[in-house]
Amino acid sequence: MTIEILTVLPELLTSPFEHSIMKRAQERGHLNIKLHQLRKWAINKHGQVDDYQYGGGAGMVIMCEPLANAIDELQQEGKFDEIIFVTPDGKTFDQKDANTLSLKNRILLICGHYKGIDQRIRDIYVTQEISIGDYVLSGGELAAAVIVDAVGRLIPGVLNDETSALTDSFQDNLLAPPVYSRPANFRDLEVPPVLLTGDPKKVDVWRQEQALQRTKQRRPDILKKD
Ligand code: 6GU
Repeated sequence: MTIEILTVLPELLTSPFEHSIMKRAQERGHLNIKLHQLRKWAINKHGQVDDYQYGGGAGMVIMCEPLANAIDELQQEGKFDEIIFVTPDGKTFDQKDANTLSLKNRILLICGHYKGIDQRIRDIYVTQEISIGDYVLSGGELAAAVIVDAVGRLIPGVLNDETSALTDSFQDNLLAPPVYSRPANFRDLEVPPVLLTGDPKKVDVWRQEQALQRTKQRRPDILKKD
């Protein structure tokens, strides 16, 4: 899968993908991340890509031309399966969206800044608008990093048994159960005895119960989903 990202701050998006699972996904050829500096398509030699908004008001808007020219040029290599604008007024991203996107071949993420991007780019090009939660970030880059990570790890072949997505929180609309490692007693807190029985069926039942209990307590809203 190829994920391309259009941004005025590509520097913000290097380190997040240079470690751990994202690094391995790229090394193994499952994931190809391409960062594009939007200023490459600036309207003048000053690198301008934004302007004041019609109607007045504080905050700059990313203009149509740089975005349209960038997208058109990038699509000469072939069409994107999805063109996604990351924005706090988009649909709240969840694990199901991550699963769906992980099956695409080539997607583009557009990072907004300031007051966002000209609405006409959203009307003409954008196929999905995604927010990562109900809070405001300074720009779309960190949100794009979150989306790439959540999607990238689900690409078939990226995770192995050890990092399996099957036991992740949210994968089956349940939060993950508690986990324990050595020592068996830490400051008088014992590891739940069932985990020491060596009986995988009992362990499974216990984990299922714990996951359900945790979800009821913390996130009753996700129990009712799909
Ligand atoms: Cl996608 N962008 C920005 N700037 N803030 C956000 C967001 C995106 N999602 C949540 N907050």
